[in-house]
Amino acid sequence: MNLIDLRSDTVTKPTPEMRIAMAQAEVGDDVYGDDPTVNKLQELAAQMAGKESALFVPSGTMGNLAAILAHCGRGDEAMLGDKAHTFLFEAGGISALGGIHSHQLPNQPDGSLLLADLEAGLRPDDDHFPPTRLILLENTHNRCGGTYQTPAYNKQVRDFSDQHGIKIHLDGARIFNAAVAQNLPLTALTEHVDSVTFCLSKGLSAPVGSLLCGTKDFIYKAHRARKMLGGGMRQAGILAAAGIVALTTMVERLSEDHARARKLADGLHEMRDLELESPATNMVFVTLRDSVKKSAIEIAEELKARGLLVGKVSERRVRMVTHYGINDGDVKDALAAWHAVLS
Ligand code: TLP
Repeated sequence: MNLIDLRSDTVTKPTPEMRIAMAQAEVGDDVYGDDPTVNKLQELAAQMAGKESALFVPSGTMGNLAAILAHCGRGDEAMLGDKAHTFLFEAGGISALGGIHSHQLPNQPDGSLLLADLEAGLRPDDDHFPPTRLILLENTHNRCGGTYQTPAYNKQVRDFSDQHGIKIHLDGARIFNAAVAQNLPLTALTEHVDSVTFCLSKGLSAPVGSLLCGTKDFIYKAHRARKMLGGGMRQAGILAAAGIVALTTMVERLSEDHARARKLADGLHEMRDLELESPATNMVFVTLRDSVKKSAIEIAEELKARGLLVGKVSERRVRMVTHYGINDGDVKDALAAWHAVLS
């Protein structure tokens, strides 16, 4: 059976053009800074993000961790959302490996943090408290439904952080989805943050890798953190070559994923057993209403038997993510599978 895999956009496979670029990539030892393809990817990423410098890392998780280690020392505090990927799904790395205290603030339904909460979250300059060093934002926001934040919001947080001498790191794993959804250049969403991580191996379909971008001094520190974390790769140009194809050919097409997510949501919306969250980008979240007597796990198993893979978020909530591997026919078939399972 041909499975329709909506568990995540991380399941995307490299495009034929990526495979050719990988086979032909010029490589060198990147720990010596000798890999020309990695260097080219880093220059391209820095230029696209409007930052001085960039660093190729194996994953979004390592990008965020290296960034936070570069911004904060042991005992410092980072303010972040209680639904932030870094807080929920990165194995507590910032505290386990960095000794960094996380201060969770409530994420609003659109993924933002209220300025009033940031203000109240600031620690006084007093021996009893860890110093507040960093604000962590996420755009698009995964657990808040793939929602996006605007440049105006970023600017407000920037003004606040400047008043208090705090840095901002953006987990922009899917920042290109946020940019395409708002019809903005990437720089409009990165200009107000000190550093940003974005992923090549989600909607952009590269097999591996993320980029961390910021000032030269910041990337110098993050480079050391990457080595400490075991992320210094050798002939990584093979991977970077796919990343260059991702950044140069796969960004604009994300709008197709957004359109398919809307189509999927529209179809699911007609099913009375489901409560829909209107998709802002490529994620569709549904909650099973009380009329559904089965759990999300059972529903997911039944959908799987009909060829559809979905992500189980909780007892009653399911996530579906559209991506390069999903076409209009798949959306239709996915709706038919839901229909059959709920009827
Ligand atoms: N997210 C994955 C899972 O870990 C949940 C997914 O399927 O969505 N930031 C954000 C906002 C993410 O969504 C992810 C991955 C990461 C960071 C981590 O990226 P990787 O998987 O490359 O470490």
